[in-house]
Amino acid sequence: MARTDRISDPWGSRTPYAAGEPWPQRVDRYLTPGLTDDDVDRWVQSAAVLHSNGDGLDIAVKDGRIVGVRGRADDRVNHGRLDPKDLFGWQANHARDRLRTPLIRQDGVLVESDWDTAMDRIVARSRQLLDERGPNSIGFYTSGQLFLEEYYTQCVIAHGAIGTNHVDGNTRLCTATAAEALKESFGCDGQPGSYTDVDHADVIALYGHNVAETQTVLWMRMLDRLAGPNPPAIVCIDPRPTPVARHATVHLAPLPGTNVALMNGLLHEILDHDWMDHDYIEAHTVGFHELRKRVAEFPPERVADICGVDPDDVRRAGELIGTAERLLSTVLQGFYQSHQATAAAVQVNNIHLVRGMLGRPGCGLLQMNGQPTAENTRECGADGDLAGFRNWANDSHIEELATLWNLDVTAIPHYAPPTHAMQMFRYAEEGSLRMLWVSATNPAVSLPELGRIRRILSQDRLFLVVQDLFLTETAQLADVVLPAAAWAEKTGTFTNADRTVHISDKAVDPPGQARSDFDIFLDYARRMDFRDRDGRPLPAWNTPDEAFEAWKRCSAGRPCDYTGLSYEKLRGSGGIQWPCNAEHPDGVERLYAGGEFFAAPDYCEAYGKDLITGAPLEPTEYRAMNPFGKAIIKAAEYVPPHERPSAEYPCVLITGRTVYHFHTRTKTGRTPQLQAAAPEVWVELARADALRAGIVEGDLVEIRTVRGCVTAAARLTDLRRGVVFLPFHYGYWDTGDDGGKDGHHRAANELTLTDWDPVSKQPIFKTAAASVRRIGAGMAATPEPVAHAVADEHL
Ligand SMILES: Nc1nc2c(c(=O)[nH]1)N[C@H]1C(S)=C(S)[C@@H](COP(=O)(O)OP(=O)(O)OC[C@H]3O[C@@H](n4cnc5c(=O)[nH]c(N)nc54)[C@H](O)[C@@H]3O)O[C@H]1N2
Ligand SMILES: Nc1nc2c(c(=O)[nH]1)N[C@H]1C(S)=C(S)[C@@H](COP(=O)(O)OP(=O)(O)OC[C@H]3O[C@@H](n4cnc5c(=O)[nH]c(N)nc54)[C@H](O)[C@@H]3O)O[C@H]1N2
Ligand SMILES: [Mo]
Repeated sequence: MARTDRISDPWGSRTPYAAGEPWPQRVDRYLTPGLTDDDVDRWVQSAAVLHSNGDGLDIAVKDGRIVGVRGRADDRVNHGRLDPKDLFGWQANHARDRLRTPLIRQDGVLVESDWDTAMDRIVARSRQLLDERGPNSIGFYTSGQLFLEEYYTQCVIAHGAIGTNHVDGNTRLCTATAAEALKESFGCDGQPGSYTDVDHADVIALYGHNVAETQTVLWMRMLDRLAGPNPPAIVCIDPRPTPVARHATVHLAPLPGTNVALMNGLLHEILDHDWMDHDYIEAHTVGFHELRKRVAEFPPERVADICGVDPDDVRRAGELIGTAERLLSTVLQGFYQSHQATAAAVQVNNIHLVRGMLGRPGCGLLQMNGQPTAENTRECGADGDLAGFRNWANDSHIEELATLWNLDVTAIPHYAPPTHAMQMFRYAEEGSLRMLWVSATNPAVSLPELGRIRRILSQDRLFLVVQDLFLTETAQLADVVLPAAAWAEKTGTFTNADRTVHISDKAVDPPGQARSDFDIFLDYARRMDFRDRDGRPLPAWNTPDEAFEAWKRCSAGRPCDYTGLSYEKLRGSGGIQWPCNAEHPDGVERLYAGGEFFAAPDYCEAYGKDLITGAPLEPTEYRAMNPFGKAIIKAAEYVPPHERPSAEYPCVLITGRTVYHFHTRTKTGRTPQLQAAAPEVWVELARADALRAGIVEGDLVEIRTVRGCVTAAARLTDLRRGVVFLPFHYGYWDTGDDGGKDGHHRAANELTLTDWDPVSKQPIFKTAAASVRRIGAGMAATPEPVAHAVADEHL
């Protein structure tokens, strides 16, 4: 057994392995200091929820409280390893300021209440709005952090029982582009690759994905390959000198917002050198001709000019990717939170299509997820999709849903695609949306342009329901606050980024009167007395287990087929990948083996969009373009970012994450080891830029855009010049020491803009024009991690 400080070394010890070998196990464990395994009453099976990796773990319980966690050695995802957030983050479950009772707003202030009073308020307002204004006055803004059973219940209530089209998740900010890029290329959502592709790849390309800090266990797998014989080459596409960049064979640091130009340049190299699989292109794709024409316009010199990179680096990256025998690609927010998000992500798909690298070991494509259960939001139709990856523009798919839910077809709105979140907030701003039910997300910190979001959420005419573990910045604006049970306090299932389904069993009771989101949604449905067309209660289930069984019926025959799974089968397992059915009882490792896609016109989830404007294709257009359901190669022109640096705002601001915090820190900010590791906001500046502005390490700096300003301590790095990076984790809930609630000077989203990718509608968090100015000497000279937190490793 080794003991490692997982704050100073988030990744722990190496267990090197060679291509094609199994990844060795390493069981990570953290127990409350002073306790040993002998003190633990029981271990309860679950998986990690502070990222999308789905690392299998067991929760240690003693006297009805969580006292630690331990990785599951035989889980297919992590082989026992855990992330620092997962080792320590469970402590937030026991935070003293958990919500324990419902709260209602009375005479302008939130006061403690009880479930009957709070739910009756919500029901009364819902009924009034349905009578006076109709279903589209009610919207649901949910999450990528609930369980499958909770989303499916919410989906049936919203799309079916109420019949509103306004249902989306914070997945819009997160994985909308992943879903959209998969739909554009393969006709349907569904992750092609598998994490085991790391075990086989000879080149791993990471596009706008700081995997080292955001999926640390996946990075451990890559680090272990790098430490073994025949290590893979790493290509890193990221403007920052991330830990991934430090291990890269080629690091391309493009100017933010120029990804499409860069991708066209890489494809130019691949096509120009004929590093292609012509048989595959011919047999399994449509659209290649357009790609050839488009990328011919992007020779390395032009790309270097647009992206501000060395043309030889474009050539070297193109050659590595073009000559790889087993290419694994991963894509995340550096691509997705950009103005040409889908267009750029689709070009990564194109690389795999022209190289015929899909469905084989090592030839993985991971259009990543971020949140632990974002995959389920999408599958279950709790975002702007329909349940079971059904196509809103295909009437027979709507009929299937109507049959499943025993409703009239007309009860399910499908006159237009479900409303995306940015549009829902616009409707709330305009006043057509009058009730917004926010569950498991904190938009008052995570949405762009917070000044505007606060104005929208504080309106009197908007009835705001917030369901959370804590009195977040968003909950403080609510009319009714509902206390939710957290992970480990409820049972359900969820699916990670490589389609691995895990069960998470209830380990302890929730605090006070807190209830699971599942029970809350169902309670609402019963109080609203929703019925199907035969007068039976809708949704037709009462327990998570029953909801899972109903979901299996909904998923039957669809790409995300769960019919071969059950709670019993998942218990004790190391995670099972969908589709899992009679034909594939152990699940399916990789999609699209043999060039078979889910893209047939009658089966596909979407008919696709124009990559520049987002205009949807008509069903007849799709049928004409792709009658046999092949993969679709879509080319895209490069369009510069809308908000570009100016004399007044000369820098490009990008935002993102650190390894120590999760999002708006409601959990990690309440975890002593993690909060101590990154207690305050900082800003990363390029050394040369700092020197010119007279800024030294630790100085207080003001970052300003037309929308607002933030003050942060300077951290000087090898970031490319002209770029500024702010983590977006810091809202204002613990700013008592520096100005309290009125000081909106920490959150990165004070600065970001209201704008989105026209195709996926994902907001742009990664480009804004900003200025930087020194305002004084800092208090802390070094914003580097200071805390220490030792965990066990069993090799
Ligand atoms: N520790 C930690 N882990 C997490 C989370 C967390 O909050 N904390 N959140 C989870 C969630 S929900 C998500 S979505 C994922 C996100 O995981 P990532 O996408 O890996 O994280 P980000 O830091 O948002 O962005 C990744 C990188 O994009 C780069 N980037 C910015 N602009 C551009 C650009 O124009 N082009 C390119 N090529 N790169 C650019 C940034 O420099 C940054 O390093 O992480 C998940 N895991
Ligand atoms: N500037 C900038 N902004 C960004 C991003 C960025 O990179 N830059 N990234 C975007 C991305 S990818 C994401 S995913 C979003 C994340 O943004 P948010 O979703 O707003 O972030 P979280 O802090 O994870 O909020 C989740 C909330 O759910 C609560 N919660 C946790 N578990 C449960 C549960 O079981 N039930 C209930 N009811 N509540 C629960 C938590 O306490 C927390 O308040 O931020 C987006 N915003
Ligand atoms: Mo995310």
